[in-house]
Amino acid sequence: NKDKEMLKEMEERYKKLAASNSKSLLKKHLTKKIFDNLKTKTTPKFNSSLIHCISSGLCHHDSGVGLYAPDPEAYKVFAELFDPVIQDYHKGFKKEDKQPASCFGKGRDFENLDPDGQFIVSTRVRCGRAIKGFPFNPCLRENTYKELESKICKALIKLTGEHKGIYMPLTGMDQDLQKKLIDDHLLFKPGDRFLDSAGATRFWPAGRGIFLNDAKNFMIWCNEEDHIRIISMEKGGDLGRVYDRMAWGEEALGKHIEFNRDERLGFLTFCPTNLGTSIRASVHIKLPSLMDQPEELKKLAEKYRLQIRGTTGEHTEAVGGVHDISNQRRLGLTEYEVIKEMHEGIKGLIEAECKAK
Ligand code: ADP
Ligand code: DAR
Ligand code: MG
Repeated sequence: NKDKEMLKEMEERYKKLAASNSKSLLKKHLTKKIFDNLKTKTTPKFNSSLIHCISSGLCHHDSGVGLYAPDPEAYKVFAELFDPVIQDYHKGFKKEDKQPASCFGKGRDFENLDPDGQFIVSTRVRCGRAIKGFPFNPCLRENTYKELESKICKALIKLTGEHKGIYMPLTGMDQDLQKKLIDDHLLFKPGDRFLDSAGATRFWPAGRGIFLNDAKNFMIWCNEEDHIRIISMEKGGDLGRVYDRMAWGEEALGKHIEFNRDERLGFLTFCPTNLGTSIRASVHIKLPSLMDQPEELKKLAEKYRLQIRGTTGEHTEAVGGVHDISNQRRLGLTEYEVIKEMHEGIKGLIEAECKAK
């Protein structure tokens, strides 16, 4: 019958991944034993199964991770697979560990990373949030995407002061405006193949959109990869100010929306790489001498637990020597500690760049 067919197909695709030279965390941690233990399990509330979790990684062997949670309970039902991937990605968060209580601290503790504007083009801090009671992309229908969007919009119109702005749905958006917003790094790009295969682009662009404040340095993404992405961004290296603007935005939004925060995993997100604080703090930075010594840069990135992406985000190349460098860990430390770790890492890279000149 249909289930048997689905299972057979998943086993074929799993064998191909297992035989490939993929470097994904899915290939590394999905052993045959775990596969057999999980292949017929389903989550109680939304009836998600293993294929919903691993489809993207089975499809794209060049994934970095290749695993997503179709709904919040998947982190428990398929813990045998999620826990080792989480421990690996977040550098040591074990299955018996617990995310500390949120602690944002004060952005002013972090001095400008590049007051003379020699290296850093721009600084961005983002976090992801899920709305309690709702599943993630593979379980969302068109009307649920729209329901999420309307819940988010009801909260957005309540934002005041520097966070005040307007919401623009992707549906019906002028194409030139959309291209400009993407080129200015304000709006997400459509059609990410990893999200596609993860069942995250169905009914596109229904329920998707962007909220932008008047100063264009604070935005909220609606139903890109997560239900909500809260983003602050500006030219220069003033990490503290960018961080504060995001933190105050998150606090204001949290007054009108109940976020899904798990006792052990912190804020829940579609991808396990974004659990916990769900914060990614990044700089667009030029380090010409270090970029000429890739081995040295790789060693430093490992030492400071930094991740290097291309100019238009993950899975892209750097253009004009501008790299996106950010903290890798998001889980197992507080919001303040994530920003501190990234701040120290970028300072370390700039020091190394000056020595390497
Ligand atoms: P995220 O983790 O937020 O999903 P992505 O790698 O998907 O990050 O990139 C999303 C967008 O954010 C891309 O357009 C990327 O260029 C932009 N971006 C990331 N960091 C910065 C930065 N420091 N300055 C400007 N744009 C940035
Ligand atoms: N497609 C995933 C990306 C993992 C982390 N990035 C996210 N969640 N946007 C991969 O495994 O490449
Ligand atoms: Mg992204």
